[in-house]
Amino acid sequence: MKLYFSRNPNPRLAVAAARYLNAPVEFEYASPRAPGQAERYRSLNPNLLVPILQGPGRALWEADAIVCRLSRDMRSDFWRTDDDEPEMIRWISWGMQNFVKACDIVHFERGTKLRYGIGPLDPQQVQDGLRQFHRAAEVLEAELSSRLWLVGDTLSFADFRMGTFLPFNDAALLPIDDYPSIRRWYRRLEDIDAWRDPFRGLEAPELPPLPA
Ligand SMILES: N[C@@H](CCC(=O)N[C@@H](CS)C(=O)NCC(=O)O)C(=O)O
Repeated sequence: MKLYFSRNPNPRLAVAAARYLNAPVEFEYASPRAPGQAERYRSLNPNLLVPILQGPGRALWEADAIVCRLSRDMRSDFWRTDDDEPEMIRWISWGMQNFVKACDIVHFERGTKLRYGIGPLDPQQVQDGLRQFHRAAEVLEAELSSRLWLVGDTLSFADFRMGTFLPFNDAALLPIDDYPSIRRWYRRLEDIDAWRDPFRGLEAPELPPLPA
């Protein structure tokens, strides 16, 4: 199986999960939206985005689906399949609509737009993203104040998914330090080699730098 990736947040998440699971995938850098590349990738993912998992059968896109596949293949409970599964889905779903979404809005303005020259930062969007961030962070902070991980007593994909944008906080500058339990939880994630350094040994161009 081959996992097409770039160094951006969702493919980073998929690579980190594949490495955490020790999944036997080959990693290949891809940039489906780069000039001349679309035709090669359209049949694999009509959205022309990464990550994409190419294996036997139909190619799979969407990081969550890819991690579900790999976790099942590896017979891991990283993607819960027991009575904790609804709890895990709750945090993935809530995260995507709240905490992760807020991080994405701010990171898009302060990171992606400036890196790729998509346009100037929109202060209104940053303000709105930060407002959503604080609202979501309060919920997450309360949850993590009494537990180490989001589901049960051990790491699950919900923790990785919730953290999708936090490795990019040098660009997004989200005020994580205002939330001590979130900060402690994120430090625990950073203690995991696969999360901290997913691209070790892989060939992939660095992201374009942020303008000084
Ligand atoms: N919902 C999709 C989002 C995929 C996505 O937005 N990928 C972005 C990176 S975060 C992408 O492919 N950007 C072009 C690139 O990295 O070359 C998922 O979770 O996999």
